[in-house]
Amino acid sequence: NKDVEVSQMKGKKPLASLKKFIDNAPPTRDFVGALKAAHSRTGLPGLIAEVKKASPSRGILRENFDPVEIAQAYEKGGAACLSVLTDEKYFKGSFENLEAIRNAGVKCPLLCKEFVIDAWQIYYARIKGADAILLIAAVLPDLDIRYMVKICKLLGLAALVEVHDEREMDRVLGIEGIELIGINNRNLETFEVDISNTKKLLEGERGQLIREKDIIVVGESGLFTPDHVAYVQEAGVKAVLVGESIVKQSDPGKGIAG
Ligand code: IGP
Repeated sequence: NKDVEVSQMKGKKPLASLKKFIDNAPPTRDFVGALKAAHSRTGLPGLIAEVKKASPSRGILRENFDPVEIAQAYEKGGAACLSVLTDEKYFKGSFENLEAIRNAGVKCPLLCKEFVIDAWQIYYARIKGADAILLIAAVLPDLDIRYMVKICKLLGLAALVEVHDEREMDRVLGIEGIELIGINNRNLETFEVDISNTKKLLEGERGQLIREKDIIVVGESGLFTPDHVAYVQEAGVKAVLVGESIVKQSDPGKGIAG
């Protein structure tokens, strides 16, 4: 992970001046609250719909990619929250996309999907209109996760902490103050997808602890059909993160209903 470049930081404002911007920034929206509300309203997992142009495993997912148009279609289609890829190198995303979606009057809370390795990126995302941030356990030591979760709280951001295996889940369950855990069904090294991963990580004592702590679990990646969603719901998730299957639809909003 050390070779992940924090490209946005190059030649950009120092942390102290970012903090000044944040003092004047509009308040964030309640990401976790929106997921909970959608879940209790529909009885289905709350949907985080992902604005994703490309991925390293699948290449370009959508030609004529217009992030604002897609975000608006998702919102109209009933998404509870949106996820916006800001990583440029692997996903052809940008912070400009995040900002444009926020400025276009989209009301859904927004997750900034970035490989966060430095606190600077969290402040930057807050300024660009994020309501939530992804923190990936596979690339962050526990100490960094603890510290970054605290920064998120101070900035009014939700932290979605992503795990892929039992070891990462156990690490994250040992950290205080975590409200949202994402279980990625895609192995970020091999790109292999297996939705039974969500079930595996929620079985037994881990599932028990998650219920006791009232943590919302998000099932991530590889969800293409209503059956897939029903399967991860059965496993215990209250939210899902879906990208490829809906971003590829000619009308991404209608894709949600299907
Ligand atoms: C969406 P999919 O298979 O529906 O397009 O997956 C989302 O889970 C995936 O984009 C993702 C991701 C990540 C991307 C999950 N965790 C971490 C980049 C970094």
